[in-house]
Amino acid sequence: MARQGRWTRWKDWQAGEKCAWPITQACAGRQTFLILSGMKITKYSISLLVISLLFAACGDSSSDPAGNGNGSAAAEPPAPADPVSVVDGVTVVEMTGNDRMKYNVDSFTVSAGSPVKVIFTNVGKMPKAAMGHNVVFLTADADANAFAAAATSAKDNDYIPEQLNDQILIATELLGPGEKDTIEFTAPDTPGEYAFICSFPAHLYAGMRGVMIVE
Ligand SMILES: [Cu+2]
Repeated sequence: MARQGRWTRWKDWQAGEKCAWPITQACAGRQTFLILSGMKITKYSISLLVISLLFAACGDSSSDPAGNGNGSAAAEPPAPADPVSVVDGVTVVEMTGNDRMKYNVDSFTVSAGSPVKVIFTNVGKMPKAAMGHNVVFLTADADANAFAAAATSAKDNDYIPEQLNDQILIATELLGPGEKDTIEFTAPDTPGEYAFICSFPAHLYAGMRGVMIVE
């Protein structure tokens, strides 16, 4: 309430309560007080703003490890803090794809010939026909751009071009909103970089691509 009162007086003064000439000591003092009060309020507000921004920034970076809480206001649940883990010798990758055409994982590393499990979830809300997602792991010598270009004419086969089947290591199903698919496979014996892409039209160009590094 005190702030409200000061603020009101400050606004009153700004609105025209100015000292008549000659300026009396009391009037000048009151004006100085009002000006300083106003500055204090401004400084106080800026401090509050800065503090809340800091808290907001911290809040973003400290998402809960389980990745399934406090998402009520957000359009999508937060991605798991660490999507890659090794469980009983199996590299488990918890991948997501969203309505902004982004995976949560750019790359991950596995040992040659080791077991890999990819759990892929479409965390978006848009219909599958407009925003479906998959994860297609390609062979080391495959041309990801050429594969994606061919995929655009394979709508009837969920955007998997059958004539390029020999360039696919393994692929998930094409998923609609909220759907999940798990694939398990053995990493190639040959070390190298193996691209993975979403073959839905234009999604690779929007950034839905990454690399599985086999070493
Ligand atoms: Cu996609």
